[in-house]
Amino acid sequence: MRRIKKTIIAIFVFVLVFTLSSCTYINTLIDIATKNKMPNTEIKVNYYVDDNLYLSETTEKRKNFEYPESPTMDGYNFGGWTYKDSYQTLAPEDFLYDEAQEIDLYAYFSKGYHFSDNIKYNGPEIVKAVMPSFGSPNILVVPLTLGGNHTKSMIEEIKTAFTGTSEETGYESVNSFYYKSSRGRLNIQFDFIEDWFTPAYKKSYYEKYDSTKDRYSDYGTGLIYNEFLKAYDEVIDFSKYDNDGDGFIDGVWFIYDVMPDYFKEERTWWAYVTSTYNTSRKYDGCYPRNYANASYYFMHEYETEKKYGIKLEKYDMSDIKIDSHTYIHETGHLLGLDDYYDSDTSKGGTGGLYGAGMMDANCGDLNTVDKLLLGFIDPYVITPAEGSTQTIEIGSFQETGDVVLIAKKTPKSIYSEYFLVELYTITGLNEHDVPITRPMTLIPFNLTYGIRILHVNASLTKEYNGKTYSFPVDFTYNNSTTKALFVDTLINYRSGINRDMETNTEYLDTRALFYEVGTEYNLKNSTFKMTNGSNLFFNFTIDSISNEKAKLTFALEGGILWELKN
Ligand SMILES: [Ca+2]
Ligand SMILES: [Ca+2]
Ligand SMILES: [Ca+2]
Repeated sequence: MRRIKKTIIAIFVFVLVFTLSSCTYINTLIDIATKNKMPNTEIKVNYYVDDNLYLSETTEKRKNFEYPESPTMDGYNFGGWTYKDSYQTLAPEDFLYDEAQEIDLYAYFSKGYHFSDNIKYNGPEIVKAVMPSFGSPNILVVPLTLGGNHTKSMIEEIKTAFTGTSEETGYESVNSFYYKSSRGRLNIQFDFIEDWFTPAYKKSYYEKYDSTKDRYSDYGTGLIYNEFLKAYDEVIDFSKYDNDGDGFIDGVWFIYDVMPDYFKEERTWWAYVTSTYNTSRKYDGCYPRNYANASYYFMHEYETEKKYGIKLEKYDMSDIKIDSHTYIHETGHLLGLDDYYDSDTSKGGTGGLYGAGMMDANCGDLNTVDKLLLGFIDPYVITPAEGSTQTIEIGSFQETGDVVLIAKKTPKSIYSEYFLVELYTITGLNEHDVPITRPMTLIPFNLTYGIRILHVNASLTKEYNGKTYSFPVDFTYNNSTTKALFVDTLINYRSGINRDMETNTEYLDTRALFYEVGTEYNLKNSTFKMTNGSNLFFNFTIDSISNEKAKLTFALEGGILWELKN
């Protein structure tokens, strides 16, 4: 069954001016979502450098915490404080809310130099309206009634979907997913409107509006967003949600109380991120821009599947209590990521991620390219090496964030063409969804790891031409309508029929993974090509491989290989 598409992209800038009659919904206050219920006590923090005590400090929990001056080590860069044997840099929230009265932290040092020092992280101007991918940005969540059943307990479920623990959701919440996926770099703070917001008109008004509007207008949901802003302007300081201070509210989420339009061709009530271009009014000094909306019922798709006897998602839902996948995917758009599924099979090239990614079929973790774009992996360049033969060892991408980047020439920025090589494992955020499946018909069917290679072309269009559909960064290529793709997967032609998955209708299976030890994978003579049509410029051999690490030897004909370590 064809996957149901979940995103509508708005691409034309337009000024929509409209007025609404007086709104009288101002009667509720926002509850600031607090996860800390602990009494305000002190915690002793012991800092270790190279297993020697560096400093001990007692600090009041949750109070203006600051790390001590960073230690130094010759030939290494200080990468942050971590728990022992962990690479994950810790935010104070990781331990200041713990029950522990004392904690040991260890200095993490990395050899090499910072990725962004060498490959400039030049975010283009047009990404400015998205939410920041670092720190603790505030995002507002609005329960929206369209006349369906709407209760207080449903609002509690919405809170769990956005901020709950893995135990409460049976999977992840939006917060816990991004916290894990970013390796502690992004800790989204969701505030919730405590009552269901009632828009000015009936649901059918906005549907009719969508069916008759021209393509330059806001969506009906954009009208609702603007109604909400007017109604709540007196009680909410919306500048709190312009986390980066660029004059745009970074994102507001609407969760509505009716079923999404699963069975309609025209879908007003679906899950998507789009923009309002209403510049008639600022709210607390900020213009509204991107907003997300989705049905409450996306968190209960398992029931919908059973009720209608359909299959809605690839992953197993039977163990999920509150399913946040859809909200996680759409929040990826608020962060600026594009979709990777093919939303227009009549146009463009074939290939892609074949469902194997959160921004594709809502499945598994974000991909290597997503994490590069968002800075979720913050890699150091270890061995930039040109041409010839290079042997390197990488850890599992889920556990370490290690990636090998191979480019034809030294990339000036991440907005260029390159290959990302990872040791893919069904662990971490891939564990629940198993984005790369293991069909019994394939040998070895029990494969739990392999090398995945993505071919990325993240070039940017020089000037916005309205012809690309990537959102909201204007990449030259996308996975729907351009002949060359934004991101494609190199299929292991030795374990299957060469490029036999190039139809986009199949989900990715272990044919996408390279796992045979000792055989040279001849990519140079494969059917995979560079964007300009030329042959690939490297082959590789797996010297050893396990769930934890892999040793790879690359034979490069020109080109440059960067070993990126966190
Ligand atoms: Ca206000
Ligand atoms: Ca902003
Ligand atoms: Ca297409």
